[in-house]
Amino acid sequence: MENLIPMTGERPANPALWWVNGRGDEVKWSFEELGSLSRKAANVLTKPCGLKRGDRVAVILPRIPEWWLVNVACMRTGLVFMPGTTQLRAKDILYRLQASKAKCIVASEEVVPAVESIVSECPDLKTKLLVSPCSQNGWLSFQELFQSASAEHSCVETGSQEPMAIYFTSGTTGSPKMAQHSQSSLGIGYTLCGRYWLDLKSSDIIWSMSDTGWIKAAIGSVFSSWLQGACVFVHRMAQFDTDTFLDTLTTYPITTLCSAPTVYRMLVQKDLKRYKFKKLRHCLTGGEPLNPEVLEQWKAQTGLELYEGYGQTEVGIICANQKGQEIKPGSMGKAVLPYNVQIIDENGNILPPGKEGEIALRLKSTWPFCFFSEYVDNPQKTAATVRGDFYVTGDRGVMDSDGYFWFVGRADDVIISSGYRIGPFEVESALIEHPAVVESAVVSSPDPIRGEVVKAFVVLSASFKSSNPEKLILELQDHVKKSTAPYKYPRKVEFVPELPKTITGKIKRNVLRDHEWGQT
Ligand code: BCO
Repeated sequence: MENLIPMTGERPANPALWWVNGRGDEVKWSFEELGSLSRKAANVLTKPCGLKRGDRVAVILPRIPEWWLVNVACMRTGLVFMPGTTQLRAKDILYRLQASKAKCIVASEEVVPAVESIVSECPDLKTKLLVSPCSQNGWLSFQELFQSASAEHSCVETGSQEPMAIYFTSGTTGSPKMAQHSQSSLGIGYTLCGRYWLDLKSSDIIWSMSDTGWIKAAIGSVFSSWLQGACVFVHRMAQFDTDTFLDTLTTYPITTLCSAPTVYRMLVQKDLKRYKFKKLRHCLTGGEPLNPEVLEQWKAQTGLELYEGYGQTEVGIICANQKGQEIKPGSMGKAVLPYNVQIIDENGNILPPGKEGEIALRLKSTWPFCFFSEYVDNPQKTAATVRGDFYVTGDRGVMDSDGYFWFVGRADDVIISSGYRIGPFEVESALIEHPAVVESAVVSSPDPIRGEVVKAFVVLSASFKSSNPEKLILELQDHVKKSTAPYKYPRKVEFVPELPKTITGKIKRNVLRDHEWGQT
């Protein structure tokens, strides 16, 4: 474990957390303060909230310092942390609380109305904890309880296979699955990522842009960074915008930046030569494919390379361009430790370099320690990820003769837009609730900024056929944004008389998708 965690006995000079909101508020916690404050948070969860080791806790908070406290407090107490984006709507939250049988929800005030509208249908939920200066009937106040909580707390001694976190992740069919990670997968697995891909040292300050709901926040803003003793920088922007983003890089001594390719695609539209970044030295990206042109433009304008990583909620980062390795623009780099990544065919045979197939990870006799443990309550889905000696990612790709991997696309109907993994079924389910929609098919469609976007092909009911199409599109988009997390809304909508179907009546999404991508 040499160099993985600073073992010198010296505390890093950097704070553990440096949080700003662009409105003059700032929080800086040393590692020591993080320790004592998270012990207080642990006491809040176990004492007044009455939570016990193994209980599941849904945490729907924006990028506020308390998210990090609750995260560490769950580790201290053996509670299972289940983050969700604040874009979740009532129906999304209901599904998550019911499927997980969560005992507690920790939320900010903007989430309260959605929770209140569904809470009567969640018999397992015992505690609602509000993180806000305001109080709310029926909710415990985190701030009040935190004030009076003791800073003395003994960590529970969890086993390596005990659950640590659950991430909801979308698939082609049904609602999102619960990918469960163990203490070892998150707690140990990401040390390697922090050291090799993120290239972090205790003198670094990393700004990893991901929303608190995704595993990328755990990678870049918790485990990989803190296990290296690096400082986690957070900017709580009211709304993402490129000017604020670039000003932040010129104002703060951020050394390491990790953001979705969509963000870099937006940034290279600007005249980047006008900006002098204070300390930036290492830039990373992942969550969706990066176009080689963006990598070239970023480098030409900033003088900095862009190191792409590839991974999934289930398995973390498995391929990456790492410092010291030649970058082949358009490739997502080579397999990273401890993974053996291969391209396989439908029978689980390894394909030779240059042949397209599914990106897969070789399994040894035991499930790798840095993998998710299972899809909770879904042994069939967990078993379906295994083909012969391999875990299959569901992504298609090619490996070249130098061992570099090249992403081709999804093997299923999942849409990867702006770094979000979006299940078509979730969007179709939202659309069908609208009286104008008889049926719909949702597929990916190319987009110069977001890589791909959600496109809905909609068959209208008779009474809406003469509606103004522009107005109706806006209405349907607005409807989806209200029904489910808005990042999934169809940015493109086309009305069609009918959908292509198989003889048995199954919608052929592939026909529509191929048409969008110009393959027919
Ligand atoms: O673009 P629009 O304005 O038309 O729509 C946006 C929002 O305005 C809208 N919205 C949000 N809240 C709303 C709302 N509309 C109505 N009411 C509300 N309350 O919904 C759309 C949301 O889209 P967005 O999130 O893409 O927004 P935006 O501002 O364009 O952000 C751009 C990005 C690039 C910052 C954002 O897309 C992003 O953060 N993407 C990265 C996602 C990510 O972190 N993925 C990693 C997943 S983990 C992983 O991949 C595993 C790897 C190991």
